[in-house]
Amino acid sequence: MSIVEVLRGMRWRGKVNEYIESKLRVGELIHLSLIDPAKVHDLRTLSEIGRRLSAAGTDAFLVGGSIGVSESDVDSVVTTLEEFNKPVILFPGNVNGLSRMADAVLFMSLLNSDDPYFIIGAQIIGAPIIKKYGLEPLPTAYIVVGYGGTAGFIGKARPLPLEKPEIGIAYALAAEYLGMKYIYLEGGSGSPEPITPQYVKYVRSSTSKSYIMVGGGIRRAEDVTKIADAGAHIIVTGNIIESDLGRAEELVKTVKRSKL
Ligand code: 1GP
Repeated sequence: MSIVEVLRGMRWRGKVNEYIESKLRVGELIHLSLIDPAKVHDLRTLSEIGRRLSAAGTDAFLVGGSIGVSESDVDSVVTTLEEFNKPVILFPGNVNGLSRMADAVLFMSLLNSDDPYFIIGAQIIGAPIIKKYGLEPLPTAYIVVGYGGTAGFIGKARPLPLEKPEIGIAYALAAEYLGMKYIYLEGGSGSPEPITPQYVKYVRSSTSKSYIMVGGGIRRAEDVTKIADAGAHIIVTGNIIESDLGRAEELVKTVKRSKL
């Protein structure tokens, strides 16, 4: 056991997937709070944010971003969030988004990228690092839909058109048949509107084994309710945490009041 693991007490490592699935099994929707290390300027403020989101009931923290992220920034953010006793899961835009301090990592392939680097290139560079750090990999299909945002631009995605859900279904089925446990429908951080509930519903109803994650542009409680009713298993909110923390807490509570 490394000194880092001893210090962290190895509370969550290897148990994050089971933690999520155990909640889903009893009909709980999962809420993930996304923190972008590039936007964190003050760790004391981050600690207060973490405390409030944790008290509101968020299930885990996602840490990552597409641009301006350094491994040492990720380390500081992860270490600050550890005190809330919730899993800290990396959401890497590239290999620089990995940190030995985290519990798990969304091991993602950006399936609708035009660049093989984002489908399997970064993954083969990152996989040995994940093994060395002892992070728990959560196999995730990352599918950029609609607006796409910075993740779509940097990842050279061809965002799927919202008016053609059959394409999203085809991607989601391919992901499920490839054994990917999580399917992240990404509308793009800061998207003017979230992915439509209808789109989520089509994808959810055509898959049976994978868990559907939805994020991007979720700012209103009614968005959460509609996306939850459409069948999402996991809801991610990010930007709202910086722009209106009170609203972010409300969204967490709305997710946690919803039933699968
Ligand atoms: C971005 O889906 C996440 O990757 C969250 O999006 O920042 O718009 O909440 P927002």
